Amino acid sequence: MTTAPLTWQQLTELTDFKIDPVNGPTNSQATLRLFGQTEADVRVTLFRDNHAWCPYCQKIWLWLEEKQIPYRIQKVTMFCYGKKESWYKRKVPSGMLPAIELDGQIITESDDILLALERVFGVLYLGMEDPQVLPLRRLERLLFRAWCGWLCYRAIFPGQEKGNRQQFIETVAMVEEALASTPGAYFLAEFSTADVVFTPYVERMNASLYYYKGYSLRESNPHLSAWFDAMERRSTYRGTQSDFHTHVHDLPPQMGGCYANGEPQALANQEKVDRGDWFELPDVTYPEPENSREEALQRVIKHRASLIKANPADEQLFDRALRCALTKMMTGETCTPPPGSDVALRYLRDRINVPRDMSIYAAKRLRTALEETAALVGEAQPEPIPVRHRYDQNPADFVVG
Ligand SMILES: N[C@@H](CCC(=O)N[C@@H](CS)C(=O)NCC(=O)O)C(=O)O
Repeated sequence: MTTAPLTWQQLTELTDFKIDPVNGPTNSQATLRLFGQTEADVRVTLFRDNHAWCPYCQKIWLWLEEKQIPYRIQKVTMFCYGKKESWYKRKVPSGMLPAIELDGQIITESDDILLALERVFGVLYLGMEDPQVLPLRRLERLLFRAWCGWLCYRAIFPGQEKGNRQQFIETVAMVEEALASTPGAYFLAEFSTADVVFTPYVERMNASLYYYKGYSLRESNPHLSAWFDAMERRSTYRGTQSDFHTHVHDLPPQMGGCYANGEPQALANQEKVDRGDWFELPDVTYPEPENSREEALQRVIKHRASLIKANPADEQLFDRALRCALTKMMTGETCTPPPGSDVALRYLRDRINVPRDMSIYAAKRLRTALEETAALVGEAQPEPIPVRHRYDQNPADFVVG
């Protein structure tokens, strides 16, 4: 039995998902965050990348959310997916992100930004230059280098892949030891700057090593696993948290390449990240919110005109196919899309970004509905996602909001 797709009007009636971007929980849509204060209290503007891909931006974003500092957000295009805005180059000639404007003064370099923010607003438990934080910051850089050494260079001589893996695992053991030495799940006695500093890359390591190397950071290391769980209990982190699919495809152009080792576990993981089942991935452990489908639906409805325009398929064909997938997601009923729409549905499946477009579980629901609906009419896959650039994600093609 197959049902007819719901109309956009009928679909709209199935969601009342709403957030308060300004005063509600951490979210990627906000351009102003007040935490119950007034616009007159705003002293900071954060310049961060449009797609929430930039790791150093996540560090500042999370810190501001944790400290509940009122701030504005201005989104900027990264070179890997589009053209840098000229207004931004006038402020920051290198075009680098993140930057902040604090009381009218531009500051770049994420560590300098945190130091400047600490001077004005106080530290997050302990500051960047505290004797307990400094060795943890050095450890984070050590882990970062071991990760890059393994992921971002092609293994050319025998034993290189194994050696790089070993080097990374030995460095992770040091991180495990640091986490084991504190009473709770965090890097210090309480949640602190140190956790903020580790967050962006540890999240990216978890995704990329699972996909390219068949290594599950979160599942192989009990203290890191407890740390991730503790982070996911914070609404601040949940609002900035990305997922495996987004990271494994946003990293190659940013890092200058990510090299898969071709091992059976890596191949199996790639299949799961790209084709599902997305609910089996070790990228999140908090329970799924009840309204994840409503969230996904609301986000698609809001941007449907741009999604349909950006899709390579015929607009009418894709409009109907998309409504079939949404009908399936919301009602559970099978809705057969037009013949030839399988590639179009999978094109969108591959371009849902977390947290830019929606939260992690909403994305899993939407990807699943798109894939199940596509599978009703064919097995064709779209062109692989580009690895040298992501101009397919140029924000100029989308409405802002
Ligand atoms: N050391 C800098 C690194 C910042 C950095 O590498 N930013 C990258 C993005 S993650 C960037 O802005 N690249 C230019 C672009 O992609 O447009 C910091 O800590 O802020």
